[in-house]
Amino acid sequence: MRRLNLLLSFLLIFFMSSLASTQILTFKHSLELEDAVGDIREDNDDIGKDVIKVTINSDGKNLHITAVLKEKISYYLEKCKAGPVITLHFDTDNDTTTGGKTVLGKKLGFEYEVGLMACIKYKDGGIACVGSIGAPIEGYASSFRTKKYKQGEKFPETIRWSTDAPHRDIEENVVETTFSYTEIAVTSGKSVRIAIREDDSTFDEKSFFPEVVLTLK
Ligand SMILES: [Ca+2]
Ligand SMILES: [Ca+2]
Repeated sequence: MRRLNLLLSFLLIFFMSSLASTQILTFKHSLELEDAVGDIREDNDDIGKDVIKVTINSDGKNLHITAVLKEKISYYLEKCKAGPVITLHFDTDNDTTTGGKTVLGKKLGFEYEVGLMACIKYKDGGIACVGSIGAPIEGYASSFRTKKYKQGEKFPETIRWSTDAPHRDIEENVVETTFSYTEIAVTSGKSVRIAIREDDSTFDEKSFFPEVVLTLK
Protein backbone atom coordinates (compact mmCIF):
# COMPACT_ATOMS: atom_id res chain seq x y z
CA MET A 1 0.00 0.00 0.00
CA ARG A 2 2.83 2.30 0.94
CA ARG A 3 4.49 1.54 -2.38
CA LEU A 4 1.24 2.41 -4.22
CA ASN A 5 0.99 5.72 -2.34
CA LEU A 6 4.57 6.51 -3.29
CA LEU A 7 3.86 5.71 -6.95
CA LEU A 8 0.73 7.89 -6.91
CA SER A 9 2.72 10.76 -5.35
CA PHE A 10 5.34 10.46 -8.08
CA LEU A 11 2.67 10.45 -10.77
CA LEU A 12 0.99 13.49 -9.23
CA ILE A 13 4.30 15.41 -9.08
CA PHE A 14 5.02 14.45 -12.73
CA PHE A 15 1.53 15.59 -13.77
CA MET A 16 1.82 18.90 -11.87
CA SER A 17 5.28 19.67 -13.28
CA SER A 18 4.22 18.93 -16.87
CA LEU A 19 1.17 21.14 -16.30
CA ALA A 20 3.44 23.95 -15.03
CA SER A 21 5.75 23.73 -18.04
CA THR A 22 2.89 24.18 -20.51
CA GLN A 23 1.04 26.79 -18.49
CA ILE A 24 0.80 30.21 -20.10
CA LEU A 25 0.80 33.22 -17.78
CA THR A 26 -2.05 35.68 -18.32
CA PHE A 27 -1.97 39.42 -17.66
CA LYS A 28 -4.35 42.35 -18.08
CA HIS A 29 -3.02 45.63 -19.53
CA SER A 30 0.54 45.27 -18.24
CA LEU A 31 3.11 42.74 -17.12
CA GLU A 32 6.48 42.41 -15.46
CA LEU A 33 8.80 39.40 -15.81
CA GLU A 34 12.08 38.78 -13.99
CA ASP A 35 15.00 37.04 -15.69
CA ALA A 36 18.08 35.23 -14.43
CA VAL A 37 21.53 36.84 -14.22
CA GLY A 38 24.34 35.26 -16.25
CA ASP A 39 22.14 33.27 -18.68
CA ILE A 40 23.89 34.59 -21.78
CA ARG A 41 25.90 32.79 -24.47
CA GLU A 42 29.45 31.92 -23.53
CA ASP A 43 30.66 31.71 -27.12
CA ASN A 44 29.49 35.26 -27.83
CA ASP A 45 32.22 37.49 -29.28
CA ASP A 46 30.64 40.35 -27.33
CA ILE A 47 29.82 40.84 -23.66
CA GLY A 48 26.19 39.66 -23.93
CA LYS A 49 23.55 42.17 -22.83
CA ASP A 50 22.14 40.44 -19.75
CA VAL A 51 18.45 41.27 -19.20
CA ILE A 52 17.16 40.94 -15.64
CA LYS A 53 13.61 42.30 -16.05
CA VAL A 54 11.10 43.06 -18.82
CA THR A 55 7.95 45.15 -18.54
CA ILE A 56 5.15 45.71 -21.06
CA ASN A 57 2.47 48.35 -20.59
CA SER A 58 -0.53 48.95 -22.85
CA ASP A 59 -2.40 52.27 -22.62
CA GLY A 60 -5.21 51.81 -25.15
CA LYS A 61 -3.14 53.06 -28.10
CA ASN A 62 0.53 52.23 -27.54
CA LEU A 63 2.72 49.48 -26.15
CA HIS A 64 5.57 50.61 -23.92
CA ILE A 65 8.38 48.07 -23.51
CA THR A 66 11.31 48.20 -21.09
CA ALA A 67 14.24 45.83 -20.65
CA VAL A 68 16.35 46.29 -17.52
CA LEU A 69 19.99 45.19 -17.89
CA LYS A 70 22.22 43.95 -15.10
CA GLU A 71 24.86 46.63 -15.81
CA LYS A 72 24.84 50.12 -17.35
CA ILE A 73 24.49 50.18 -21.14
CA SER A 74 28.05 51.53 -21.57
CA TYR A 75 29.40 48.34 -19.96
CA TYR A 76 27.88 46.29 -22.80
CA LEU A 77 28.36 48.63 -25.77
CA GLU A 78 31.52 50.67 -25.14
CA LYS A 79 33.84 48.11 -26.71
CA CYS A 80 31.23 45.81 -28.26
CA LYS A 81 28.47 45.82 -30.87
CA ALA A 82 25.03 47.37 -30.97
CA GLY A 83 22.10 45.00 -31.49
CA PRO A 84 18.81 43.66 -30.19
CA VAL A 85 18.29 43.24 -26.43
CA ILE A 86 14.99 41.34 -26.49
CA THR A 87 12.74 40.21 -29.34
CA LEU A 88 9.00 40.07 -28.72
CA HIS A 89 7.07 37.59 -30.90
CA PHE A 90 3.38 38.50 -31.11
CA ASP A 91 0.65 35.93 -31.79
CA THR A 92 -1.92 38.65 -32.41
CA ASP A 93 -4.95 36.33 -32.83
CA ASN A 94 -3.83 34.03 -29.98
CA ASP A 95 -4.01 31.11 -32.42
CA THR A 96 -0.97 28.86 -32.90
CA THR A 97 -2.32 27.54 -36.25
CA THR A 98 -2.01 30.94 -37.96
CA GLY A 99 1.21 32.85 -38.65
CA GLY A 100 4.82 31.68 -38.69
CA LYS A 101 7.39 29.84 -36.59
CA THR A 102 10.07 31.67 -34.61
CA VAL A 103 13.45 31.65 -36.39
CA LEU A 104 15.14 30.37 -33.22
CA GLY A 105 13.26 27.80 -31.16
CA LYS A 106 10.20 25.91 -32.32
CA LYS A 107 7.39 28.21 -31.30
CA LEU A 108 4.41 28.51 -33.65
CA GLY A 109 1.68 30.97 -34.52
CA PHE A 110 3.27 34.42 -34.67
CA GLU A 111 2.11 37.28 -36.89
CA TYR A 112 4.77 39.90 -35.95
CA GLU A 113 8.00 40.31 -34.05
CA VAL A 114 9.46 43.50 -32.61
CA GLY A 115 13.11 43.70 -31.64
CA LEU A 116 14.09 46.21 -28.93
CA MET A 117 17.46 47.54 -30.06
CA ALA A 118 20.39 49.10 -28.18
CA CYS A 119 22.17 51.49 -30.59
CA ILE A 120 25.47 53.40 -30.39
CA LYS A 121 25.48 57.14 -31.19
CA TYR A 122 28.75 58.54 -32.56
CA LYS A 123 30.24 62.02 -32.20
CA ASP A 124 30.15 62.49 -35.99
CA GLY A 125 26.35 62.15 -35.91
CA GLY A 126 26.27 58.51 -37.07
CA ILE A 127 24.35 55.76 -35.33
CA ALA A 128 24.70 51.96 -35.38
CA CYS A 129 21.86 49.73 -34.22
CA VAL A 130 23.58 46.54 -35.38
CA GLY A 131 27.38 46.14 -35.19
CA SER A 132 29.79 48.98 -34.60
CA ILE A 133 31.48 51.77 -36.58
CA GLY A 134 34.43 52.00 -34.20
CA ALA A 135 34.41 55.84 -34.09
CA PRO A 136 34.34 58.01 -30.91
CA ILE A 137 31.10 57.37 -29.02
CA GLU A 138 28.72 60.12 -27.91
CA GLY A 139 26.08 58.01 -26.17
CA TYR A 140 23.50 55.26 -26.53
CA ALA A 141 19.93 55.15 -27.80
CA SER A 142 17.12 52.64 -28.07
CA SER A 143 15.15 51.85 -31.20
CA PHE A 144 13.03 48.99 -32.53
CA ARG A 145 12.59 46.97 -35.71
CA THR A 146 9.47 45.15 -36.84
CA LYS A 147 9.11 41.97 -38.86
CA LYS A 148 5.96 40.39 -40.27
CA TYR A 149 5.47 36.61 -40.53
CA LYS A 150 3.73 34.92 -43.41
CA GLN A 151 2.27 31.46 -43.10
CA GLY A 152 4.51 28.83 -44.70
CA GLU A 153 7.51 31.15 -45.12
CA LYS A 154 10.67 30.40 -43.20
CA PHE A 155 11.77 33.96 -42.37
CA PRO A 156 9.67 36.99 -41.48
CA GLU A 157 9.90 40.10 -43.64
CA THR A 158 11.29 43.34 -42.14
CA ILE A 159 8.62 46.03 -42.37
CA ARG A 160 10.40 48.64 -40.25
CA TRP A 161 14.16 49.06 -39.92
CA SER A 162 15.63 50.34 -36.64
CA THR A 163 16.97 53.43 -38.44
CA ASP A 164 13.37 54.42 -39.34
CA ALA A 165 11.98 53.97 -35.80
CA PRO A 166 12.11 56.66 -33.08
CA HIS A 167 15.30 56.73 -31.00
CA ARG A 168 15.34 57.42 -27.31
CA ASP A 169 18.47 58.05 -25.21
CA ILE A 170 19.37 55.17 -22.92
CA GLU A 171 20.20 56.23 -19.38
CA GLU A 172 21.90 53.84 -17.00
CA ASN A 173 20.62 50.29 -17.54
CA VAL A 174 17.06 50.68 -18.91
CA VAL A 175 16.39 50.18 -22.63
CA GLU A 176 12.86 51.27 -23.55
CA THR A 177 10.64 52.02 -26.50
CA THR A 178 7.04 52.81 -27.36
CA PHE A 179 5.12 51.84 -30.49
CA SER A 180 1.55 52.09 -31.67
CA TYR A 181 -0.94 49.19 -31.68
CA THR A 182 -1.07 49.71 -35.46
CA GLU A 183 2.59 48.60 -35.71
CA ILE A 184 1.47 45.00 -35.07
CA ALA A 185 -2.17 45.43 -36.23
CA VAL A 186 -3.87 44.96 -32.85
CA THR A 187 -6.73 46.80 -31.18
CA SER A 188 -7.84 47.63 -27.66
CA GLY A 189 -9.26 44.66 -25.71
CA LYS A 190 -7.42 42.01 -27.76
CA SER A 191 -5.68 39.12 -26.02
CA VAL A 192 -2.26 38.64 -27.56
CA ARG A 193 0.15 35.77 -26.90
CA ILE A 194 3.74 36.97 -26.56
CA ALA A 195 6.98 34.96 -26.58
CA ILE A 196 9.93 37.10 -25.49
CA ARG A 197 13.50 36.07 -26.29
CA GLU A 198 16.64 37.40 -24.60
CA ASP A 199 18.75 37.98 -27.72
CA ASP A 200 22.23 37.38 -26.29
CA SER A 201 21.12 34.18 -24.56
CA THR A 202 21.44 30.63 -25.93
CA PHE A 203 20.09 29.64 -29.37
CA ASP A 204 17.50 27.23 -27.97
CA GLU A 205 14.17 27.33 -26.11
CA LYS A 206 15.95 28.34 -22.88
CA SER A 207 16.53 31.82 -24.31
CA PHE A 208 12.76 32.49 -24.14
CA PHE A 209 10.85 33.90 -21.18
CA PRO A 210 7.74 31.93 -20.15
CA GLU A 211 4.98 32.61 -22.71
CA VAL A 212 2.33 35.12 -21.71
CA VAL A 213 -1.10 36.21 -22.91
CA LEU A 214 -1.62 39.94 -22.43
CA THR A 215 -5.06 41.50 -22.78
CA LEU A 216 -4.48 45.00 -24.15
CA LYS A 217 -6.07 48.02 -22.49
CA1 LIG B 1 19.28 37.38 -18.17
CA1 LIG C 1 -1.41 33.36 -34.78
